[in-house]
Amino acid sequence: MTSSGSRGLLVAVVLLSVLCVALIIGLIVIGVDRSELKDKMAAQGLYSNGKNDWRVTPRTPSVFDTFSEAEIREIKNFMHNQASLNLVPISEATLSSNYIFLIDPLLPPKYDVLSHLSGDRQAPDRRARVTVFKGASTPPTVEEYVVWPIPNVNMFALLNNSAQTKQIPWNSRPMDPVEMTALEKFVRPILGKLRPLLEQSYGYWYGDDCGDKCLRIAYIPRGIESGDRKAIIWFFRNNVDGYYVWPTSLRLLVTCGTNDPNQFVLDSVYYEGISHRTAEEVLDIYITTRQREIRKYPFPPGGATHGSPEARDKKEPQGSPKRPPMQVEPDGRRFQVDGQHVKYMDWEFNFRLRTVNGLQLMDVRFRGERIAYEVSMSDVAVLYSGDAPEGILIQYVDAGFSLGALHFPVVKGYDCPDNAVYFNNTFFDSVSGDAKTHADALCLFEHNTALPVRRHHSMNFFPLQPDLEDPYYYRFSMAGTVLVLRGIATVWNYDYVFDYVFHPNGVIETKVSSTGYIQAFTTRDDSKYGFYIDRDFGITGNLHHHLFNFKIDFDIGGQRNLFETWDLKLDETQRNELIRGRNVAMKQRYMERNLRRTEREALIDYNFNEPKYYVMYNERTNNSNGYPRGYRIYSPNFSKKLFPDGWYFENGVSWARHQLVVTRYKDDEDTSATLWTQGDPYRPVRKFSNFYEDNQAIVNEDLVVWACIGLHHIPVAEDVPVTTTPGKQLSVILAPLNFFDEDPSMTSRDAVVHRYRDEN
Ligand SMILES: [Cu+2]
Repeated sequence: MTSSGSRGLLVAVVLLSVLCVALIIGLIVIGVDRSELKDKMAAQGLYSNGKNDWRVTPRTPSVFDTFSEAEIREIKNFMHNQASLNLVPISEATLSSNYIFLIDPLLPPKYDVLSHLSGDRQAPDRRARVTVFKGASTPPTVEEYVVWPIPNVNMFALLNNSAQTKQIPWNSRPMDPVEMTALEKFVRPILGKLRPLLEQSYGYWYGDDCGDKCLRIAYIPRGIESGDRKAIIWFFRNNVDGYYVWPTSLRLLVTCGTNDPNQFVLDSVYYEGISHRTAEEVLDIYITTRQREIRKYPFPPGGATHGSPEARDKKEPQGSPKRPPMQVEPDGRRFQVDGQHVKYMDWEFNFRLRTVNGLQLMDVRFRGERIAYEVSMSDVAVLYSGDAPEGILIQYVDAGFSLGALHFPVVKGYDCPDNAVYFNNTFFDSVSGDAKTHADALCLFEHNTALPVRRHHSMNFFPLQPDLEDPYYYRFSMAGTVLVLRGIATVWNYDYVFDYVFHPNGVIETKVSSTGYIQAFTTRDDSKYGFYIDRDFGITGNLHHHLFNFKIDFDIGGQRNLFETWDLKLDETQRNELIRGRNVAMKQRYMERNLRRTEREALIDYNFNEPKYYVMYNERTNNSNGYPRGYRIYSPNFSKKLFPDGWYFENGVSWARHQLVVTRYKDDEDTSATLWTQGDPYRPVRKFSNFYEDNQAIVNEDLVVWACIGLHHIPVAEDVPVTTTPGKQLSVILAPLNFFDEDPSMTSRDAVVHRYRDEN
């Protein structure tokens, strides 16, 4: 066949293909549903439909694996069989019982795991931490046990963690259904007394006959000072979408720091911005003597309110009736999953969802070489302001709510793209006291970022000859694809989307985006703490500060690493070579390497006026240019905490004092967060600043970076009904720095080079 003949055939084939594609697109536009569409695309080879070529079976068991439901039940039964613990199921427990609050996977010591991974020893036992509330003790206590091996558990011992106070105070424990039941019983008669006022003021009350006009109860778990336990019980309008943004102006402050609910004390009744001693006092003022007039609120309108999620104004919807673009994996998935182990391009890692702290990556490798032993979420805080007591006192430290357990099923095809694969979240549920699984709580997907990883079009800056003849005249590009592991934690009103993103050039991003309902408050007047989201109801969204702490346990070329900053400075030199015969004073930036020798020297307070690189490296291993191989850590989202260090509850978020902290690795300092900080942030059981206050040497040691990022949030009208993610994505970026000899994505098959001469 002549060359023109083959070209003709090619044209015909291309035309036919275009026709086929047009036909498919035609079908799409006609409006087949999503699954039909996927089937059709799979038939055309445009979509990998449910083929399990990406999942390896049988999977190898891993030391990093979290627990199955059967394993959780085995641990629970084993503990219940220990007569000395005197445990009862949480469903039968009262405040003066001993019961299991939590069973959480506990990693073996790092160096045992490392020698196992290098083939020098068998896998260390998988272990659990079992948290027991001992209300039957005098005084009541909280104890943590380590339980092993799993499966076939037969050992347990008290867990002593050198990073924590010896005793975990009973009053620092998270609120649980046992205490909530006792509190509900305590506040019920008080609310019964207040009924005439509540009914007249809000049209809602609390009691057996409240029907669809019941107040909904919520709580803030916080003492006023270390050691005490006071709950702010507050009340929301019910039977309305997004009740979080429908608070009433009533709160009860209850002292509940005892294992005997008969000893609970009502401290105050806060109504309409004024604090009263008792329900009787409020009734006397507003009903009996009518010293003050009752503020009568309207009833929330029926149908869509400002909290409801349904589309507004259906007559004029935004956008087009056509569906949004979809991602296609024309040849199937390009990653493999073996249990909780993922392989993607040059990347490899284990993932696990811990009940308290959320998502964690272990043993993160590129081309088989470990870069980090761990990259993980550590804690989340939200610090509020306000006129009312809860505004002043709400300083959430979210690990206390068990962030991992709050990873619920995601909305497939929306929270995660169509091509995602899903993983369950199996955990010990502190509400039921049993193993529980949230199906499809994590998703993993490859994603076309639509941004080339690299590209160039070569150009002649001094064009004297025709470019097209030049063999070195070309353009090239590489399609940007990443692998994303995503988990979404819903902490009451707020939702945090956590992403771990793996790029082909050796970059890892840890990202968090916030969405969900804002926390709403009430106020009587315009406030400097927030704007009204509903003036008629006196409801405001108050300013607050989101803070996130990430842990990066780098192991670059092994465990002996160094941390330095590359400080950008300005020099001034006299140059006489620029203009002959004239001395010119020239200013230039230069870099000054600044090795940080101790933990305190490595406390980084971000300063706009002192730009620098933050660098972790290994001085014993060089790249081909003779520079030590390292990784850079940076973030565009460092955020200034305004509370002074050591002030009141600030001690509970001492990880937010510095934007980067580098500490020497310790098994006991596994995370900056505990279950206990939320309950007593004033004198926390584990105080993060102690991690570095011993000021250990950090030169050629096993080092961990703690990165704190955040976002000041002043809610406005567009935060209703919920806060939206665009513009609220925060990230910490880990980027290779002389780690390779060149951009490692140069081996990628996703790249293309066009040389003009070859094309002509
Ligand atoms: Cu916010």
